[in-house]
Amino acid sequence: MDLRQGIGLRKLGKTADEFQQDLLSNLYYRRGTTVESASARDAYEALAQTVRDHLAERRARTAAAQFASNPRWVYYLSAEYLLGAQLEQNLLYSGTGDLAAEAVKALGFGLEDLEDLDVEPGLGNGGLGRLAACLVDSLATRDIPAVGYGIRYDLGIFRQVITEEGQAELPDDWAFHGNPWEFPAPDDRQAVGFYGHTEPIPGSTTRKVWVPGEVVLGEPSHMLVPGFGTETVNIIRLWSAKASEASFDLSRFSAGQYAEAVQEAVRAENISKVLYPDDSTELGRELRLKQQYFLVSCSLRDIVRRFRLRNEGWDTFADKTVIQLNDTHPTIAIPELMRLLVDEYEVEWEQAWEITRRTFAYTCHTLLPEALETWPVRMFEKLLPRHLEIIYLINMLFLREVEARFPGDHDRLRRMSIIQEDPERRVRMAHLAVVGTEAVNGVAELHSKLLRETVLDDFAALWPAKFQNVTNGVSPRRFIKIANPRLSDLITEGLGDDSWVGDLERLAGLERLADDASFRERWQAIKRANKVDLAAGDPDSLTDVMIKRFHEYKRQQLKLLHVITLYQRIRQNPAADWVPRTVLFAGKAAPAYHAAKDIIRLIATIAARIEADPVVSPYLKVVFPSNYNVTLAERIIPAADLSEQISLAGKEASGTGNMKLALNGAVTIGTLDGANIEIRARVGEDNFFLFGLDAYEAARARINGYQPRHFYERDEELRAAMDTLTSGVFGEVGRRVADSLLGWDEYLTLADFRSYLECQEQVEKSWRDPARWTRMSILNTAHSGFFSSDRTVADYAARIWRVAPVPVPRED
Ligand code: GL2
Repeated sequence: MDLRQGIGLRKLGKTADEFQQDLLSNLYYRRGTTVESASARDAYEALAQTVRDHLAERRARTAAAQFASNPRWVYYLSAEYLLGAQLEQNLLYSGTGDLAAEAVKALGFGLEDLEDLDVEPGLGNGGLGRLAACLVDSLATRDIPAVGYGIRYDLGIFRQVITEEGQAELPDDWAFHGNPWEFPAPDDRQAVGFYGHTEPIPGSTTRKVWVPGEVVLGEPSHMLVPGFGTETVNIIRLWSAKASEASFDLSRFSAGQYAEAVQEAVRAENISKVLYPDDSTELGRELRLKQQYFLVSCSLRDIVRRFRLRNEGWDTFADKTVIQLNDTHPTIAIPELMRLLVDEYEVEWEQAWEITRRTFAYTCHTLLPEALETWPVRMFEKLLPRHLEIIYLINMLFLREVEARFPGDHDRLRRMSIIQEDPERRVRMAHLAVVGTEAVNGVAELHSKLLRETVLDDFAALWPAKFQNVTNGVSPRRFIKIANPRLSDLITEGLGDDSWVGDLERLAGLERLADDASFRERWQAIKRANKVDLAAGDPDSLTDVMIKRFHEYKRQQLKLLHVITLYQRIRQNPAADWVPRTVLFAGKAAPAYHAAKDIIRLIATIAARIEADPVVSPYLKVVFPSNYNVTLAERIIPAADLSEQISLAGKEASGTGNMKLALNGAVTIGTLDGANIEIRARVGEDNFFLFGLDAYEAARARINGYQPRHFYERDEELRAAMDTLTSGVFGEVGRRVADSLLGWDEYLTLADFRSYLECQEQVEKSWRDPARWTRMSILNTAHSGFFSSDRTVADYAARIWRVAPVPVPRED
């Protein structure tokens, strides 16, 4: 039998009885237990394996079809994947949800109980990591042959506990019970070198031998990534660092030196120990650079291994391979591919450079200059000596090109160089990423424009055609179909079928229902039911949510000034007709980011104060659930009425929470920042609450000598709120936050305060008219179709990767 043609497997159960049998056989043969003694965990594991088998069968057919078509593969390199829980998604994507519910019931369990055991792998920090997860979902949904590469961190993003003291961080041992969704593939392990020195090769000016001083093994395992409404199942491959056998020092162990005996092994395995709990501020530690190279080295060798299976010449490599760099974290892939081609495969430098440039594309996810990664040359030289040499050569040839275009413009050469000279010599990873790739994209229109006009302006002048925009998107499956089943059912009923789940633009058909009073009432009832489920506050109050990482540029502090002002207004006039509000904050702060942690602590303090105040608490409640993650987001988003997207314009590259909330019928209050602009353009100005300075006004205010005190002095309510903080009634932390705002106010919080408050008054006016509000809510959902990650992937496929779908034939 030709195993590549059919996959020659026994058929998996498609009826309830057969599914039940498959589940039982997993319970007996893989868990080694019985129906009588099966625990919830046994049932969960057996179910996960049964569902996984369905996907694995599709995976086998996918691999066969993709291999046969010899396509251009998309390899997505990302230091982060925030995948979310797997069971519910895999039940949906394998179409086994009903069968599973019935089968586990017979074992005496409810599906929900088992879903509670399904731990989310927290392998990412925030938006960037979640975007990677949405894109791999949509790559499979669009039938694009793709592999996502990442790191299998032992400990994911820390578990956050909120107390009145603020944020505490605990380790997240997400795979403590094992991870039933992954397949280890130890045979595909790779050896990764670090440190050491380089040696010349006689007769060659470009080739060198690198003799590493340390070698660590990278062992992959993969998780299945099914497409929705299609047969394709792609994979993500995650690398774990393993010490080589030789690193265990048996003689020391025998001599009783137990710690010393394993020291080297521990050092090696630390590479994949923790996810860097850093969200866009640079900590600059060697371990982080080691992680980056570890990911890159393992993944590129795997990519090259796959390419070489076909015995095709290097001249076809870029036709068969596109590698997308998710931010600068995997940028060392550029010199690493050069090293593999030139040093190991003896390709001429010029040809290798041509291949490399055509192979890579780079997505930039920030505008904050401090978030553009740079590494000390010193550190590079020690850790990756050969890569530094290659970077120098790339830089020399690149600067020659610049010099030829702009003769004598030394300042330009200095600005554009991959090596920063002052105050310390550093490697500018974003410059390397732009120089070594075919396409560079920002993640929302404004972001892409500002990249061209500011941080990467010199590069845009040199290579205008290289710069593109691909606006982010979110998975409609996870962020509405799974997260919001009630609303999904109503939408399906309203539109007549559920094809919108795979074709989100179809939501536009809801527009006509926005004027249908009975439809509106049902819409409203669902929002209320979702709020009851969330149990964060009075379900009839305006549920005002700000869910995102804590960062000063996102301006949780502005929201807090609003809360303090409301508090003071209610106290001054308790008998007035107040709109009851539940203000929900959720999100983590980087453990070393003290200003952000201060804001968390201040929120917790103020929440407690309001709770204890009988005059204010009937109208205002502040809640801060701990440990914001994908699972919690899926509960909060369906219950939100108002979506806070209040970053200083020009700072948030895109945002994706803004899209998820609008999709679920929350109305946005926001600045003209990131994707807010595109959301507003689509849902309509009347269905979006806009306030604040735009990006150009904000930049000008700073240039013109912005003085926060000026706003403080002229606005009585602002002054009252700030004075309350300064007075110390909310503790030292209140003082520190106030000092930072009055002293410098990096993100122009005080400048936008009045405009924000006035806008919140408009919010309340609309809220008092439920028909009007519900209409706005429906129109937000109706016009969010553009923000599907299926569209994002189609954009990348057409304009950046130039790849076509490879459909997988159905099983007959
Ligand atoms: C981010 C941006 O801050 C955010 O605006 C964007 O939506 C995402 C995805 O493109 O990327 N950049 C970044 O470093 N993180 C982000 O969330 N962590």
